Amino acid sequence: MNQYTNRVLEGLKARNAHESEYLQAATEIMDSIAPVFDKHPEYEKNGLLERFVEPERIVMFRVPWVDDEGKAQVNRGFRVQYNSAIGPYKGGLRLHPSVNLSILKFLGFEQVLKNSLTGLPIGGGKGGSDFDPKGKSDREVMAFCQSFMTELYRHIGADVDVPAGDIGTGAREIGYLYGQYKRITGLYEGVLTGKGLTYGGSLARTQATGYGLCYFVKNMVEANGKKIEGATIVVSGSGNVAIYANEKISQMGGKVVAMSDSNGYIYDANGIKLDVVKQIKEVERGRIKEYAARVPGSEYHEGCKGIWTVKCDIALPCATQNELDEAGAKALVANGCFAVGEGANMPSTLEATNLFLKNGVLFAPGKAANAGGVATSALEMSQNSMRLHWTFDEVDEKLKGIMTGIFEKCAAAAKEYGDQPTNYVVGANIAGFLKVAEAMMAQGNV
Ligand code: NDP
Ligand code: 2IT
Repeated sequence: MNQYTNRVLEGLKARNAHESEYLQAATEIMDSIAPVFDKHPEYEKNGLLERFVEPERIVMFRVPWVDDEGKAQVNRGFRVQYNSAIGPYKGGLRLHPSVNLSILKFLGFEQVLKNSLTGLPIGGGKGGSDFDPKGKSDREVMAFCQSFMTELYRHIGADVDVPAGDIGTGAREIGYLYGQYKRITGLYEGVLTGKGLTYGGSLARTQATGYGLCYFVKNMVEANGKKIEGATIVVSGSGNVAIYANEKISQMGGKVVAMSDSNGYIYDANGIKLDVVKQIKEVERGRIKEYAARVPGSEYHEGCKGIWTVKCDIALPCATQNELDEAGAKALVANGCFAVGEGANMPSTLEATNLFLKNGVLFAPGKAANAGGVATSALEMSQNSMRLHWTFDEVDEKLKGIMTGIFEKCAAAAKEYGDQPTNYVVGANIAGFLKVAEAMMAQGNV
């Protein structure tokens, strides 16, 4: 690390000592982008990094709502508007009991670089709440979403900040949020993405993150003389990203043998039957455990981390941050895994990432590999502005092109700046950073 990045990181550690996820993301980013400052001394003179690490604005607010027993409940709402140098803030809303400022700042920071990598005009932001949609009735989820939007609406807008889905926020939640925004403001505008197809949503947005991940991984393995066809795959999680990663990688000729949720994982040597998973998770909102009861020959194991002990060629962590630690990484390496593609945001710990890089495992970092979701959100924004609709194939073709472009940018930056041409962590961080840095320099000290 050079002196400038080191000083800025030490400052961040001193001021945000309790924010472990945020500091983890910041450490990786600072480490990667250090070589840039030797070529650009003007960045330090202009305090660029000090500005880059600090979110432009954070809003925190009370979210009161009434449950089905008539009892008042209160959650905490957040929106981190991290960086608007290259476009309006853009990024998802996470609804999960673990949500706090550290998690949303790490996600917002990653989002700035991810959105830059897409090549589309979107800045970075993230938000959410510690509300837990699990086990709540539709009416309770609606009451929460309406209350959340009653405060959030004044901070967002189609050209200001455009939230979307993330963990716990899917089509149902986006619908309730959109209805309330429209009711308060009277505006029919593309203020949220991931909308339903009857009111402005884009075809292929549901599939985009998982499909995009597979397009990136295909580019990466083929550039290194390997292939997906015939490979055995492990996909963690069983939510939106995991389901569509499974769908696409299977279409590409891979065989997915394990999936999970926060309680445990299923193993099916014959290949996971995705229609059964979709029925359990998308229709019934049930637990992955139920798969084993429905599919003879499959197994369920308690504890989600055990999934990394399943022998595979390619691992796709698609659940949540830090789900794949050093022990998991060691098990994957020992079993001959040759590629890891991060569908989730920061699913690998720093130790796990370093272990993969050291052992020559091809590693696709989340901010590059899962950027297909937000890229397709930006395509939804374009369609909303133009007031027209593209076909599934049109959107999917654009997504494919964007993911290939991201892979090429990561590979080129890794080659130019890194000591390892296949270090796509360095490549993604540098390529993402350079565009934002240039835009910030051009816009002066703001
Ligand atoms: P979903 O809510 O649809 O699914 C989340 C999945 O992850 C579920 O299987 C869930 O299991 C599991 N999970 C969540 N929290 C934990 C936890 N603390 N420990 C273990 N497992 C957990 O979310 P998505 O599929 O949308 O998101 C998954 C990841 O992908 C997240 O990191 C998200 O930030 C990232 N991402 C999502 C994008 C999108 O377009 N949706 C775009 C880019 C990245 P359970 O049901 O037991 O909670
Ligand atoms: O992490 C992410 O990129 C997302 N949750 C998707 C954000 C978006 O605006 O579509």
